[in-house]
Amino acid sequence: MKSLLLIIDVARLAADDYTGFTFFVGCMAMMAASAFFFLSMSSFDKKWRTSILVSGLITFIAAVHYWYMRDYWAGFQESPVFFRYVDWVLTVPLMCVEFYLILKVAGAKKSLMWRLIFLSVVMLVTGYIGEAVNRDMAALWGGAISGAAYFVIVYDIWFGQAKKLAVAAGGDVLAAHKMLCWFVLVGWAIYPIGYMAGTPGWYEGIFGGLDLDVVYNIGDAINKIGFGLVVYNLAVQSSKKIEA
Ligand SMILES: *C/C=C(C)/C=C/C=C(C)/C=C/C1=C(C)CCCC1(C)C
Repeated sequence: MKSLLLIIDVARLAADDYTGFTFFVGCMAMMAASAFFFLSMSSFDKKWRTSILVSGLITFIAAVHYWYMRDYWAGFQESPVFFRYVDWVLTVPLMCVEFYLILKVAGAKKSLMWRLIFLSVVMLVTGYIGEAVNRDMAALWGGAISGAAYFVIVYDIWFGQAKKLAVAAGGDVLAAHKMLCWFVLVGWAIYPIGYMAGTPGWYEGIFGGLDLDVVYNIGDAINKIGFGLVVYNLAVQSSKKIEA
């Protein structure tokens, strides 16, 4: 019965179901990325292993959620808002942890990590309220409150304490920090576009042609795997220098 249901679900994905396609590809990409990060971990110096582990955890947690979201979409042809936000509320704070981990060499304090984690949770919880609980006020929750938290995160890493630590660390750490900053500024900005495409508000019509889930799925692939690769590259670069 169970396998029969699976067959039915898969069959229900029509050839032109592009949203379903991005859930499938996203799921496989997250799984492959996790295998890659986990298996490469032991080849690096101890000081980078936790960072690579966290990269793998981010894509692994996403892979598990994509497994469910893929099924949910196949079954209901409806946005899996709940799984989406559970995924984000676990993975985005871990991305904040990555900032802390790479800046630890320059003396980053835990308070920096907790501040970023707190801001990211505010950003996501208010986004969830706008998308799932109080859609009539989606513009207020997502635009004003969630958007404000997002801007503070951007400000913090580009110009605040994190930036100062990155400059103090210099070299490969500074370069990696800069790349992660670009991911947050440009890569994370994909999400508000998906939100505006999929919730009611003054912005309706601007992104009307886009599908919320396709936009989110593209954003996740770029950001989760890209973030991990930046950290991976940092470990590769700095290990090279130790060997040399
Ligand atoms: C792996 C998942 C990631 C990196 C998710 C990031 C999500 C965001 C940056 C979401 C931001 C939002 C706003 C800035 C305003 C509208 C509501 C959100 C939650 C979509």
